[in-house]
Amino acid sequence: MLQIHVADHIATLTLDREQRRNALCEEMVQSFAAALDAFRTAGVRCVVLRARPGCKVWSSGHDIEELPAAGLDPLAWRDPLRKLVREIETFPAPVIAMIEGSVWGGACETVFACDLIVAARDATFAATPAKLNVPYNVGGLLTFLNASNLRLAKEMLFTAAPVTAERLCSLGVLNQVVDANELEEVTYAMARRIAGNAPLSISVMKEQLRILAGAHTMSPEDFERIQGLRRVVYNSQDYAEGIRAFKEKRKPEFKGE
Ligand code: YXS
Repeated sequence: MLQIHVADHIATLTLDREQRRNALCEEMVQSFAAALDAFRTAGVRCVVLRARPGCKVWSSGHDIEELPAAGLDPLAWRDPLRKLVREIETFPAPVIAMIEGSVWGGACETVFACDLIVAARDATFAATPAKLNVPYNVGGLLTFLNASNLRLAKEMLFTAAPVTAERLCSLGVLNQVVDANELEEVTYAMARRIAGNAPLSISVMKEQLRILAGAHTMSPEDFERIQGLRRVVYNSQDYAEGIRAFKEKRKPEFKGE
């Protein structure tokens, strides 16, 4: 499910689960975490996260087959998607997302959690909790908020519509948008430049920025309120309908209950 390549302190992780459109499942995330552990030991100084060249779908997001039935939090701490985002955020070197094709749901958050994003001009990004009636978790919403701004985060989350790489780059969400045939050259030039700089300084600045970006106060009462609201969603008929409709390859009929 993952191809791994390391050369000159630069590691490349290639999503390789085409038959499920690179859906992010437990097994893939376990391989991802094991690879990052090995990179940490090997002193890798930059990671490039990509899909196979020429892919139409970079990743279709969380593996919907692995979303829990109603009554359980679908994005709890131990969920593979939450683990994947934490692995990227805490890895002691920059992770560059190299994007072509379409990015969906939890994969969109995963990409936004990366340190840098270089995308092909025709790539698209869609945040999809509202398509499935999934109650996104607080940390995940903060990823969207930190990567963009409140207005754009609301547009992406409320419409669930794909947004073009060009538009996201013009809004500062992506670092670079290039022609597809320049994607590797531009991404690896950035990776080589990073790998040629001081790894200690970069890893400490990455951790400082992670701490600063997550430094939000929230009262225990507010946190409990949010968790209670999320429980209403994942206990709802609509939550079960969202997953059932995907499996039955039809449009869901949400009733707001
Ligand atoms: O019919 P088979 O058995 O061949 O399987 C199909 C799809 O069911 C499967 N597949 C997935 N399986 C599990 N989880 C997924 N996310 C997923 N996406 C696709 O892969 C096989 C080929 O898919 P197909 O025929 O639809 O491919 P396509 O090329 O026509 O269309 C590609 C997509 C990505 C446009 C389409 O597969 C799609 O719309 N996928 C779902 C995108 C999505 O809504 N992702 C959000 C997942 S939930 C999530 O990430 C968070 C929890 S949240 O929603 O909160 O953000």
